[in-house]
Amino acid sequence: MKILITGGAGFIGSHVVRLFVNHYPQYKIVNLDKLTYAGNLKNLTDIENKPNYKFIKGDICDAEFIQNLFATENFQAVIHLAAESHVDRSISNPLEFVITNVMGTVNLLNAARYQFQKEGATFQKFYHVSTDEVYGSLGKDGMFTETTAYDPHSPYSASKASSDHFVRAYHDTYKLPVVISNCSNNYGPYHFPEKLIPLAIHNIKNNKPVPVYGKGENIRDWLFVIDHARAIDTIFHNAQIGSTYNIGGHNEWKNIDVIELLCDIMDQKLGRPQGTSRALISFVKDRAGHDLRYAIDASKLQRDLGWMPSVQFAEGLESTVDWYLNNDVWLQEVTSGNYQNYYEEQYHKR
Ligand code: NAD
Ligand code: TDX
Repeated sequence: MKILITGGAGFIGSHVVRLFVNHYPQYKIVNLDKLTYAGNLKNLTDIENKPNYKFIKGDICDAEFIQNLFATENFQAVIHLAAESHVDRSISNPLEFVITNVMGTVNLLNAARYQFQKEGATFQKFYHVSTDEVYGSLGKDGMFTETTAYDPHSPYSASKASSDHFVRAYHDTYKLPVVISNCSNNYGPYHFPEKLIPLAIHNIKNNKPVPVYGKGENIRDWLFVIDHARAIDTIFHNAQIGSTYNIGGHNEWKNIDVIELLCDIMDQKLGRPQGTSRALISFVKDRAGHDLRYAIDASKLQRDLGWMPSVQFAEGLESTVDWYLNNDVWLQEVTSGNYQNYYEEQYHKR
């Protein structure tokens, strides 16, 4: 099977690419990524020379390019992760999110549909990776299930909700074989340091203020990224066509509690007196339209397909801190912008 993975140079995509390349030597994995600021080929140096892996730089919004790519590569499946993913950026530039997340997804759906409908077609699956943010915000109680009504609040979540609707519409209208999953907040290695956990690690390490929006009372349900990649593997191989699965860690934390725990881990790792890093916490202006609470009910995934998270938060957070402290070069290259030269240096000349 030849599988197109989009957004494979990003945070979650790189873990999914690595898992598929390493676990399925019989598959051919094509990683298509535009290499926006969020795409980093240094996330994949350990597998870049594997015979079942190929990287292609390209834009999912470029309809002609995407049609040609499908025509030449004859993919049997797509795992679609490419997206603009940062809520704060969506507040300053919503249109970019519509273009990439909605139009880019529809472009891919069109190419997959053609591939699926052509004579002698072998196209099997379009797997769309989405987020719990499409369900909106919870109060103190309750959890998102697969049947919770969509109620997005940010331009990011509105664009992801729209893309989910298009994916379902292509299933209902053209019988395109689709699967969707909606996952909670991920954390772990290769997370771009604009997001809460890697930003805090970076700032604590450099004795800079750690910005906490509002009073830090918003709640997120954190899942270790490798558990998300495992869930995608399980769903890709076993889910019924047309189905949706929620993925989550049953691991709700107030932002301020995550940051305080992180400060304490960092003090210990850096040999600083306990309490030093907590002094860096700085409460700042709240995010506009800030969703209060997310919590995922992932029981359908456990019941139907036997998936469960395997990494406890304390363990995952500590190993994430260790990873960032041991991979200072990765972090420095990301913060300096040097990582963006890697494609020209390594790939363009090939
Ligand atoms: P990311 O921002 O780290 O990576 C996105 C990748 O997509 C980057 O490599 C980028 O270069 C690529 N990309 C962007 N626009 C593109 C385009 N036009 N053409 C081709 N490639 C393009 O994002 P992430 O955090 O890894 O998220 C991946 C997917 O998972 C997204 O669809 C996101 O909505 C979803 N998701 C993320 C989380 C999370 O906690 N990060 C949780 C649930 C779902
Ligand atoms: O500096 C910060 N201070 C702060 O308090 C940042 C960057 C964030 N926050 C808060 C906002 C959120 O309540 O921390 C929480 C987590 O923020 P992000 O890391 O930006 O993630 P979030 O907005 O929850 O969205 C993430 O999870 C769902 C991903 O970025 C999305 O792509 C995914 O769909």
